[in-house]
Amino acid sequence: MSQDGSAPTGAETDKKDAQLAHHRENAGEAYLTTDQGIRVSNTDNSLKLGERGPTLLEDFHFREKITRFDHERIPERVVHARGSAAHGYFQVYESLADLTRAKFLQDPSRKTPVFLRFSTVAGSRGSADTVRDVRGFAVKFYTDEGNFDLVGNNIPVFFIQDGIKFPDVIHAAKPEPDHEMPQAGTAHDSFWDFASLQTETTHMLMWAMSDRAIPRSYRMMEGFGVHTFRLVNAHGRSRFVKFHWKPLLGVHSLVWDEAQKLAGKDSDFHRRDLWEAIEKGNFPEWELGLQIVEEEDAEKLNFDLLDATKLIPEELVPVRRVGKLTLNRNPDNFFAETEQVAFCVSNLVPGIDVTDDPLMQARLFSYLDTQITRLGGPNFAQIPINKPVAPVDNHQQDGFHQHRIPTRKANYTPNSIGGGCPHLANLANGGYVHYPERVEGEKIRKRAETFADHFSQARLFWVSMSAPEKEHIVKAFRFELGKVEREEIRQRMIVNLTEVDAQLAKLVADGIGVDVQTALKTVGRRPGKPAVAGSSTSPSLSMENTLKTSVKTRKVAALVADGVSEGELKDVKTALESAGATVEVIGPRLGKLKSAEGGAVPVTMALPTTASVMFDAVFIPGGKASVEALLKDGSAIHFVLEAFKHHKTVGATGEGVDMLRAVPFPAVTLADAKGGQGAVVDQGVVTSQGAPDLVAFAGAFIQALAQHRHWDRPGAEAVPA
Ligand code: HDD
Repeated sequence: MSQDGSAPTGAETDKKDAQLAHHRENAGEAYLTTDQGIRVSNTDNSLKLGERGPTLLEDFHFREKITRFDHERIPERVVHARGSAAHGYFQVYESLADLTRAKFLQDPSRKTPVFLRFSTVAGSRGSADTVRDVRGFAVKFYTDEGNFDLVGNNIPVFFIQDGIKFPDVIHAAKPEPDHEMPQAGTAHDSFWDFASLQTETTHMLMWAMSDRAIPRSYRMMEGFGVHTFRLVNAHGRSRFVKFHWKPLLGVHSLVWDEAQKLAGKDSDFHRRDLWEAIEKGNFPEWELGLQIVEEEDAEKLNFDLLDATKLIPEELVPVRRVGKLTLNRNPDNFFAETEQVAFCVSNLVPGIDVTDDPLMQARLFSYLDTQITRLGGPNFAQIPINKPVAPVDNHQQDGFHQHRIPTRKANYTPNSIGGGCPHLANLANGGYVHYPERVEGEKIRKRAETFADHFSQARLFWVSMSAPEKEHIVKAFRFELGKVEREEIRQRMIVNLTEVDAQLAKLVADGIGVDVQTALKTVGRRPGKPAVAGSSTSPSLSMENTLKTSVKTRKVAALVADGVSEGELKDVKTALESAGATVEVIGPRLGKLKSAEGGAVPVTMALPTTASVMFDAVFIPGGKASVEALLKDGSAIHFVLEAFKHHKTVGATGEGVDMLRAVPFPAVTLADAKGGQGAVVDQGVVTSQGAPDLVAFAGAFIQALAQHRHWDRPGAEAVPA
């Protein structure tokens, strides 16, 4: 039994699955019927008066089929419309009873079922995955005490401090109201107009312009609960907490040029990546992290914990890793599960409580409210994916789509007719009792003085970045603001950036036709005082310091043609696959190629159907004829150059190295044709020529691939791909 004695340990992970099983349908061999169960004899022709005559109103099958089709769509989410989700489970490492009375955080043998939906924010349901945007990271825990929803993002802070501004920031970010452009991106006037006027956005803008906003994969993103929550233990002791999700594969990003190209080449890039990883058994994992702040220590921080535009630097309050979430099952049906799942910030379990963060307070209202329109009424919690595994019993009744048939005679509290049922639960019986926080004050529409600093942490973020990360941020600002037509908006943004860092402001200004001094004069503001946060840094903010130890699930393209060296291809492929990477053999067409050794090499992807942007690295095995054929194919040359441009690992063995030598490949040291040097590695380009040393090559290639990207590659910019 688990600690609360309620359920057998370890069995919880199946509870949600077992519940969903009741709703799954696949009758196999069966007759086609109407919704009323009447067998249909013909579904290809409507019932007509004569072969060429009009369709008859009495054709109930025709009318039902068309009516159902007409009503297949529901409103998409007003934000986070584009998303992908998966099932899994969460397990705590050790009891957190000292911190919280939430049962699912107390029993290490308990596997709590979860459903996790990732999303972009601005785009509509059909928009591209790889746009520059914040990513949603929403987890529904089906605990024995009811559903707990942790509805977070992959960025630890938010654009605004008070939820009353949410419609404004979203209206500004979404496509403009007259022409509905641009789709899914913020590179337009209305967003930057708002952002430049609402300076509390500055910190989050720095994150949104960083590589965090173009993740390599959902599986390689951090997640954050953003707000300060409370954990309350059995003695009623409350502590402040920030929730983190740490991906075990590290935090990695795309390159902006790559992200833009992917939006066309594979607009489902992240969705496909998640789906395929789970189908292959490469289950994504995150550790749950907690930053705990004792109530009495909150005052000591130099910012307000209730301000969602601020984070707690990990160097100040370390993240304690307390458990692991694993995604191990794809949904059976996208609409039934991923589309109909309804997250609500107000779904809390005993032991987890909220704070007076005014952003959070608004969210506590908004989510439940939005589902009523989106899911067509108040009974959306009865939809299978939303249904708790904990028993539900109350006097809420009626409304559209009521599935339950209550048989109680008394539908009110208190009652004697129904034996007083259902009963109220006190603390000891697992009742949710709100933390009795003491508050007093006047009713007032005012932002707290402690929320007034809008720039210190934006600066902290900037100074904590590595040189390549800074360069990417500057380029992203130049791209986004470069698309802003109104000069005064660009000027205002530059003035705001002077408050973050003078060099940042200057670098961005130079790229968008703004002069910093003129901007300051026009806007009528003094130059910022960018020293606000001093020069202290927070290394944990930089993706440079993420895990770079594994090539698990990394995708490598092996470019081949007839005459490829089968031995080189096979040995390197085997080595990469044993390290956990995936290798696709990309040839000019599907089918089998003839190898240099006379064997048959199966092609897994045809070159015209793919592109380097879908891979983490490229490998060119030897084989004279193969390399000669590749050199005659512009798309093969482009493939290699583009991978280089995007700072990816490029490798070649034997005559494969000749390909790198023959194309306008930037100045990189390559192995020479005499061979015998093992493997040569320069700027993430790995080569071994002559009679290649395949063991040394594979080892060096794997090591280079684990680095994710080779930012220190001076020639990359010059590549025209
Ligand atoms: Fe929100 C959806 C995350 C502020 C109102 N939000 C939504 C989703 C995520 C977030 C991940 C998608 C859930 C899913 O996959 O179905 N939102 C956040 C975060 C915020 C935030 C991390 C700040 C810390 N949101 C926020 C505010 C409001 C909303 C301030 C309103 C006052 N959010 C909504 C919503 C959505 C939503 C309108 C749209 C669809 C839905 O709720 O279910 O209620």
